[in-house]
Amino acid sequence: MNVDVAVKADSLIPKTSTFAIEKHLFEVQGYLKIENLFAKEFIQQLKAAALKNIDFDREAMTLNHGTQVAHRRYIVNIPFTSPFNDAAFYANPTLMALMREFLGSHFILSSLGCVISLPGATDQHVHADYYPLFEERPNLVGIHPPFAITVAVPLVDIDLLNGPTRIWPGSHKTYPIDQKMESYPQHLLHGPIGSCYFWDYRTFHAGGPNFSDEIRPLLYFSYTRRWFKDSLNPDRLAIDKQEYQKIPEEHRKLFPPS
Ligand SMILES: O=C(O)CCC(=O)C(=O)O
Repeated sequence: MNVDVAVKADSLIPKTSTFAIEKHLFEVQGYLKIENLFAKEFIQQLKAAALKNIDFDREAMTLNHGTQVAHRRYIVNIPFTSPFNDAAFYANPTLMALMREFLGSHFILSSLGCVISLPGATDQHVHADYYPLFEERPNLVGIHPPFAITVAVPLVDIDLLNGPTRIWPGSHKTYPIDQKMESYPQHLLHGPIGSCYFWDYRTFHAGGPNFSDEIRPLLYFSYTRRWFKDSLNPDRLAIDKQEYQKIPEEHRKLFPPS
């Protein structure tokens, strides 16, 4: 099954929309894709900055930066400086309005990084981004609302060839991982520059293979409820004083002191 249920950003009206359809889809599936969310030129700037110091050694099939997390797949930390320190990136009005619906009004920005799959990267293992909040009570997993959401932003046009993210609809309501998960219907998340997709931290997913000859950079960041501390990710967002001063007053609540 691979029914594409992308929402068009221009069909969302942040101030007045009730987001009824988006809320329903996210609640049922555990993920959502939005097309045309960001200006393409802006994403090109983010891409240039994210890849500035990255050297891809084709012979050795390695990157000079980041942590290898799976076969030919790296996570690279991104410093929170320009051009990422821009409200157009971290406080997109449509995303903000959706996050308020899903996470309540006190969410924060808590990570920033880039997953780079190299040519020949194979399927990543299926995983969720965090344990259940109350691991000893797995029956609670499917009942409470999300505590954290990962947002993924393609830095190149992502398609079935260079590496969609495989995701299992409804799996945010299950725990532990079902050994048969691979055989269950999955959706392939991908999209051109300007699109974005996001998933509940509980939703099972996996980076797909990269059959192309080029690296596939996927920028990601997360919004979490303010009380949640993601102790698993190596890329917790750090913002220094100078960068904090550049944050407009209205967005400072996204960056509480740690
Ligand atoms: O590469 C992707 O599409 C997703 C990667 C991912 O989920 C991870 O590295 O945890």
